[in-house]
Amino acid sequence: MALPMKNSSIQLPRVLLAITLGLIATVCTAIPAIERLATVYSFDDGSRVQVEVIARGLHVPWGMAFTPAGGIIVSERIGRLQLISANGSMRELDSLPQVYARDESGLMGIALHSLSRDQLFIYLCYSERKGIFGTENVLIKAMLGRFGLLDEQELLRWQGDRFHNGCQVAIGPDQLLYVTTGDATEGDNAQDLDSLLGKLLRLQLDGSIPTDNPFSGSPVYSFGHRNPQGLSWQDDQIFLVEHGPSGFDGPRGSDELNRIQAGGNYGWPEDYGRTNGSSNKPGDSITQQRQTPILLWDQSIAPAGLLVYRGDKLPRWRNQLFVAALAGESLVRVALDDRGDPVDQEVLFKGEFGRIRAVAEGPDGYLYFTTSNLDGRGTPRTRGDLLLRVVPAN
Ligand SMILES: [Ca+2]
Repeated sequence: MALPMKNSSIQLPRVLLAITLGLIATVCTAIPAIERLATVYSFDDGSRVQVEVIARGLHVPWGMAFTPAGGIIVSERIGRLQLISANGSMRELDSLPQVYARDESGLMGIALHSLSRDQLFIYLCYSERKGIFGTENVLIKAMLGRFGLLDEQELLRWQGDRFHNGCQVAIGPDQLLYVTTGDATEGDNAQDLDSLLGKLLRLQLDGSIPTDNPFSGSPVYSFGHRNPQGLSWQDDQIFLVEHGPSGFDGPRGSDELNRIQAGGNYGWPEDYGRTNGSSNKPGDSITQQRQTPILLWDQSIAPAGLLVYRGDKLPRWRNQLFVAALAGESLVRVALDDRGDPVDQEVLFKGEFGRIRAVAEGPDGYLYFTTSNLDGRGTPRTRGDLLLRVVPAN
């Protein structure tokens, strides 16, 4: 469905623009400064950190991306994009697609790609209503204007559901676009190479299929996933976290951290938990062989976001993995060895902020995360969810 686009940003005379910017600056001065919370956290690795509140009053902040101008765009599952400036002021962007938010569907993954400071593209993954009860997930690309989205283009569409939508979006170090899809609560989709469900997909930035994808002419990069939502890279290694069964489709637990092989079969729904990989036989092809997770959480932590931290502000955390855990109400730090294998883990901020959904590294080198206490499974603690930043302790 084509939506009317607000293109006032390109027609506005310079004088008006200057006035608008002036007004924004005036509004910003009234915004309370970023608040540094008093608690100093000391962790097993000797790191001492504090947490700052960058923004309050968010509603299930699902993903975040950083603009070249120093802003943060946060996607809220109910269908809003908030632009948060470096000083914590917040405004909503316009001209968004019509999002269908229900249960675990809605506006989810976000990625930004800048060709220059003035030419910024936004990628979004969200749910759209199909018929009366149905859901489809859509991947779009648009220009990001001063006030909102312009020239929206649909890149891909697939069946969605109230649950298990995946919908994480990230641009890899290879400058290709990666998108996760869930099994839409029907596990067999994940083993069907003709289905886009239960997959990690890989596309060019214009939505076309890379010629070196493992299955010719297909966006599928790996398969056999249940509901993968966290994606990050260490050099050319791709790490992915996915939610294990939740009761109706298997005993609750068995959340996975996987290292992705092109064309790899991650087992769902036939293989999961401790049986993962046990059916492998010598000589199995890459699609027959079940890839085993490099880390398994028997007790569900509900891993939603994933980050390989590469920044310089928290040096002890460099090249370690951070898993945003919803049910686990924590960030889990996973130390990796030189080969990228997990050697240790520590649960950070357990219960301090409630459910944690997104984790990212800012261009300032600090670690950012969001709470998800308004998602219907948590207990709201504040008037809204929070965007938080971890900094070294004073
Ligand atoms: Ca698996």
